[in-house]
Amino acid sequence: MIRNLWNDLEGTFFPESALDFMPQSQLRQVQLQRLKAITAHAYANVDLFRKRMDERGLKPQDIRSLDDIRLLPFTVKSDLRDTYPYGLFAVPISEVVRLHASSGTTGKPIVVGYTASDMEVWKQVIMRTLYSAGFHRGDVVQNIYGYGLFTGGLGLHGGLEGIGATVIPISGGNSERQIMVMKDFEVTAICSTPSYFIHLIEVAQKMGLDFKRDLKVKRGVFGAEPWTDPMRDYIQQTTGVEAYDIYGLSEIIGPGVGAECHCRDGLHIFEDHFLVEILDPETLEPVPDGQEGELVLTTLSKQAMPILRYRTRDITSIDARPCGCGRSIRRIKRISRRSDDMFIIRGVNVFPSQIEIALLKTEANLPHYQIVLTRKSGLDRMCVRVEVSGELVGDRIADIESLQKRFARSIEQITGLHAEIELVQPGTIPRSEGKAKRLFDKRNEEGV
Ligand code: DLL
Repeated sequence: MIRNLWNDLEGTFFPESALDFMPQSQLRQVQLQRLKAITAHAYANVDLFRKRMDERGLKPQDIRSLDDIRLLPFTVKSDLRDTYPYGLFAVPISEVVRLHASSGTTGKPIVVGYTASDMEVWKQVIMRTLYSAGFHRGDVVQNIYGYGLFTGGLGLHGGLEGIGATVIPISGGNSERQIMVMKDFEVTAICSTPSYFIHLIEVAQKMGLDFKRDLKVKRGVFGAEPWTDPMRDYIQQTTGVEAYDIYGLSEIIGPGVGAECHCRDGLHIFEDHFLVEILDPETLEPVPDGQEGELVLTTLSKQAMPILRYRTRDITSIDARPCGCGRSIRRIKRISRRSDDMFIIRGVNVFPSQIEIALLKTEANLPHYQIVLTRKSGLDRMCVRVEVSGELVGDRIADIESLQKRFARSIEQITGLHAEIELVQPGTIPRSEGKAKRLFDKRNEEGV
């Protein structure tokens, strides 16, 4: 048993990881104590939570057991948009030491904040993530996640420094330079979105480098977007890099909500900080362990922005069976899909509604459009097929090109992403009687 408290891969004792092995009964006590405290904090300091609890005739002291979580109201993405920017903050801005932002369903981002103690928790959960993936002091880590408003870069960064690794805060892009740095700085570990890393494998090949022969990268944590076991096999077989899944979302903390251990059979959730429910997305009733449903998370320790019962829209199931690593915190299955229409391209979350807004900003008529996602050499591409109005067809090429540019610019302004624009004849895009099908995700059709 005590062996479990030692990191399996390095044989070094990591005190932070001890929490992963806490006896379940003790863990549930910690969760209950924290659930009561966070409910009281949210009720006292956030108008939206107080209003919703009052509407249900609910007071914080009504939360007496973990099952009482079911009495609490849900929180959804639009709540963050509707209270933009700081309406869900439970502390004065003077207590907030960090802000991040993520895509909302419309042009405005959603804003999340952290107190100094939230930053400490974030660092701790990332350290636990990294230890469980076998990272350690002495590793030279290339952190390819975007630095800036996205939680990926700086979120991972804090934990990497926490474990004493040498961090290269390179951020994304400039692929040849990424490979040069990987080689010259003798990088041993990577943090990246899986799709971009797959692209880098190809770039290295084009540069005449063989990962196994010429580079020293041994392991990586990959996440921020869904990826599959075949993608993992491809990464591991072509590069020799052990690939671990990391999950998280800005609304809850950023990366570090859950992570794989060396068994790589689901992601352990850091349950002392995040309370997990899996609910039927239609009935919102709990589903039995092992059955798929929507992941709903409650932050148990977040001070700046406590979130009650956040509907993540991510579909997964809980795995309560003991894990071979000995960790007592439960696992969820890897996330392969969502219950809404959000898609993630190059680590950036996009809603079809954002594309629609971008198109409408350029042309006043309601656009008929489709978004087609493909993957070439590991790199995701977005093509937006837009139906143009009758007068434009047959117009001079120059006008068409300028319209394409305007559409592309508008999409880039809203999503930060480049899209190829294909203008099609009026009536080409099928009209649907029910919900229009906007998104055609063909990224996994190439195999990887
Ligand atoms: O993507 C945080 C993150 C950064 C996670 C770096 C991992 C590594 P958001 O931009 O708010 O935050 O996007 C959150 O991304 O609800 C999922 O739909 C998706 N997602 C994140 N990690 C995974 C994963 C970051 N490992 C949304 N597998 C989430 C599948 C993932 N989907």
